[in-house]
Amino acid sequence: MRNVSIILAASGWGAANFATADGALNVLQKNILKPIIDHPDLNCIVYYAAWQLSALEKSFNHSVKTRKNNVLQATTWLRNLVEGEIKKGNFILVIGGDHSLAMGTWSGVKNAGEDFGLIWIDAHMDAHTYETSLSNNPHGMPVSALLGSGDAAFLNLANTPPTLKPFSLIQTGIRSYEVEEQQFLEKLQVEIAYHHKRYSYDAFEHFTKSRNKLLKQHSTYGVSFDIDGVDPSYCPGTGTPADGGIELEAVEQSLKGIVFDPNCIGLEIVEYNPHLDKDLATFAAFKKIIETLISI
Ligand SMILES: [Mn+2]
Repeated sequence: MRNVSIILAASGWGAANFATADGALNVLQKNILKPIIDHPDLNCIVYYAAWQLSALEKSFNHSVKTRKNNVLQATTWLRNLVEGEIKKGNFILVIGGDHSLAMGTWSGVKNAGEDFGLIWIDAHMDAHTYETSLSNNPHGMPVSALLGSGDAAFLNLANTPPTLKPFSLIQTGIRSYEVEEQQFLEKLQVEIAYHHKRYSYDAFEHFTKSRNKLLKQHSTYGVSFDIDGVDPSYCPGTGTPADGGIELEAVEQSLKGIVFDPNCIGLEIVEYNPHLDKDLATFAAFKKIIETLISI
């Protein structure tokens, strides 16, 4: 029996499209998590919190400061919750919301005293800071914050930053980024697997290698899965899609049965925006991925 803490965090304050918050709400309302919750070998607890906006508020041009403060509210809540659940020995499944939530998830894991590596599935490097970002969207900043760079409030979500050492992070699916992000990560020698339209690799094989590599240096590993890492023809319902990307099947193979992997500490799935979906394709993909997490 494994204890699983399912955490639905409905915050889109870090994204350009605030309605990214509604991914968590959609997952809850459509009962997508039922196969996990009903699994006889799992003991689940579900948390839900929302920092949603009214339709009127969504049309506001919120200041950088307001958005940062709201991102900090959501990530602080998430960090505290994750720390407690990890200390209980639970597997954490975090569903967003936008990718700025990763600052809360993984600093919470670190604060719980866990020695872990992280596989980051994404089209983007998410390694901006307020100095380099043109959009000032915090969902483009979690990787730099987790590595101890950028805004003090973000990186200090960890009791003793940085949350991650460069060798503890492996990125996969990367194909849309700015040169400042690339320079920052390459200088730190973070492993990055580029997945351009004209260049692809076996993403499942790479995931397996990454997992094994991280487990040579750490006792556990986690996965941060931005659904835009997948080819947008499978998952169009996301705010910043990028052409090319990982085949849905490769992600399914990678995440198959991960809830039962004793070496895996947790998984987060972010950037699902049901309002941008086409013919419920992303909804169907999300549902399939959830079923995969517990299939042996
Ligand atoms: Mn991302």
